[in-house]
Amino acid sequence: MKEFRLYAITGEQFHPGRDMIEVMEEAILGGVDIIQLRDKTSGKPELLQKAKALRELTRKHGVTFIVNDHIDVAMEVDADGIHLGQDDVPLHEARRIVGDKIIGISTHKLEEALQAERDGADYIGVGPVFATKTKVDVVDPVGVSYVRDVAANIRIPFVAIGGIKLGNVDEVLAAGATRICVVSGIVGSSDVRGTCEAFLGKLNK
Ligand code: TZP
Ligand code: MG
Repeated sequence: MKEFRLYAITGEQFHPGRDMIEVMEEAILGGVDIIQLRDKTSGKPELLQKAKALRELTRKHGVTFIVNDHIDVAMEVDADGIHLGQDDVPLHEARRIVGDKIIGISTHKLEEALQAERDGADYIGVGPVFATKTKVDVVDPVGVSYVRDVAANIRIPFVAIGGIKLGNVDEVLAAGATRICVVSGIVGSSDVRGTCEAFLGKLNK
């Protein structure tokens, strides 16, 4: 997959009254490399509509587009990849369907990270590093120590995720992360573009 540093995930609950596509375009203008559509509430037709709009937007800007959970939607809109959790379709099954598209896997402990790497994941999510209100069924925060563990043991790209804000990202980078993934810290910001630029300033240091 293409090199990346800043990965933004949609979270429409964090910008009531604002159009999702508009918010994500601001994030793109702020420099994000990847956008993921994560939507646990919409039905298929609505989801597909959002995926199509994001595909169009990301293609226009040359940004990577990933769909969370829904392999069928990812295939239908020709997304660049999918993101799966520990309880979703097994990686080998997903690989059969998506071919050489990107597959990302959420991990919460080193065992899961090593397994995902062995199974051929293109990248892994590492978290939740800090407490987050974004994910309801989330496991307890794993802390920066898990980031350190992964940095020392995993060769595929990994993104730190979970409760990351401008005020605590330095700690995450100090633990060895070179890529971060953010929901509320970006889309819930009153200055989405400026926040992305500030995150990138720290990532590029
Ligand atoms: N996976 C682990 S934590 C998380 C996901 C999807 C949510 C991160 O959201 P936020 O708002 O950046 O804490
Ligand atoms: Mg999932």
